[in-house]
Amino acid sequence: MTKKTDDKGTDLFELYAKDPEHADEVVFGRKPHKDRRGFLKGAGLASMGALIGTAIPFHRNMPAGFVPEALAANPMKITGKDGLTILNDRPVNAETPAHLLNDAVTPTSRHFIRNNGVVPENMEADSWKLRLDGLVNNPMTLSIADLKSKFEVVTEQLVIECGGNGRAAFNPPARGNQWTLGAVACSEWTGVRLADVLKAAGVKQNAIYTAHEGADTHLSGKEGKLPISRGVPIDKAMNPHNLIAFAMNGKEIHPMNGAPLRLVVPGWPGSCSQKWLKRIWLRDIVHDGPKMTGTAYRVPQHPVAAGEKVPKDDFGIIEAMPVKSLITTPQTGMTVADKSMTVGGHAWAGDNAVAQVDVSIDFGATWMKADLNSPHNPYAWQQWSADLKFPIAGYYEVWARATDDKGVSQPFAIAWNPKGYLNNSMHRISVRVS
Ligand SMILES: Nc1nc2c(c(=O)[nH]1)N[C@H]1C(S)=C(S)[C@@H](COP(=O)(O)O)O[C@H]1N2
Ligand SMILES: [Mo]
Repeated sequence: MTKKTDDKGTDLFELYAKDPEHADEVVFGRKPHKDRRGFLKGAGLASMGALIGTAIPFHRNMPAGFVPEALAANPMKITGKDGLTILNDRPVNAETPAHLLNDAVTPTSRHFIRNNGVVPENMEADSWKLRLDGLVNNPMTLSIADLKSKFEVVTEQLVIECGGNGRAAFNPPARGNQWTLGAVACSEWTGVRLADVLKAAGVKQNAIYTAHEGADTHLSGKEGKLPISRGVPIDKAMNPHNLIAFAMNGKEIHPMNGAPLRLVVPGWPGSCSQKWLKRIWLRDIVHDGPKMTGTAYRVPQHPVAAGEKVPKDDFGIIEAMPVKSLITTPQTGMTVADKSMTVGGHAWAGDNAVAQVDVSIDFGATWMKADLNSPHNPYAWQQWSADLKFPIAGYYEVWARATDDKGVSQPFAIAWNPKGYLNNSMHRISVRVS
């Protein structure tokens, strides 16, 4: 395995061989409790089970720090996920190579994972409670059964994209997960409308912002410290396409994607879509939870040169994500014998729709309009395809450029910003014609 797991750059196996208890701490985010020593429990057991791919019936017989053989064979397999590139295993962060995102609806196995903290120990749907409080007339505590019975249940295809997707291409580099292209997905989500639940709770006149809280815990292990809690302005919260979701692609939500209940706030940074959702709190200030303040999910409000120092006050909170597209077929690096080929992929545009996708095989000198489908529903990504003809054998790049319905197109170069957000530069793949 090549994944580095701690600051010293030791890999998981060396780590377990050297110091199993420290390894448990690194992998599972906490010191094995004295009375727990000798067997895995709770989050540790859940993570170990997730890594292995199934439950471990005799886990009580496993000594602390024991490395299961299955992990040795395939160290970072995450149950129910397939082909993801793991960027980090504490917290778990994994993205999907572009060619594995070819489906119109992203299968759960291909939905990326972005965790800021330690996955909750308890993800039991039957006992799950969601609290709505703060500036509402009727504070409420709802079970998942309450949500299903009291509100209209809807199913929609919704794009979730991490605000830092594409960060790996920044130069000078930006700190944080080095996402390439695959921190984006469009799964089918089933749940109730956030707006309906807010209306039932009766949002007070002076509420301006939501605050979302989940059941995951901070990497430091500090009691009561949240890894992330973001929110959105009331206007956005009331958008009918935001869901409080309890199903993903017709099944239970994957544990790494926020089981059993999560928010899906499409079109805005993925961080607005709180996983393992426990609480929605209505506030009369811009929410100031972890990852809402400072420069987190913020970009300079004016163009800056690459590497430029930007004063804190010049940063503003990211709202809608920009227009973007992916080439999901063929896979980059292909050699084809045929001079004609179909390329295709998806395009999406934050709160807007995509109006056009163009492709180029001559480094942007000429462009050809691709066929573009309308979205299945607002906030679903749109499929596009184009039939290409290569004049002679040789090396080509296929570039794709989407334009939204406000006339805004993807740029060729990254608009650099200090934290490496919102890279929506055109996707390019290479093709060799033999
Ligand atoms: N509770 C909780 N919700 C969360 C996060 C998290 O760490 N904890 N990460 C956020 C971020 S930054 C993103 S991009 C999305 C990713 O959703 P996914 O992991 O289901 O792909 O979840 C968001 N919701
Ligand atoms: Mo994110």
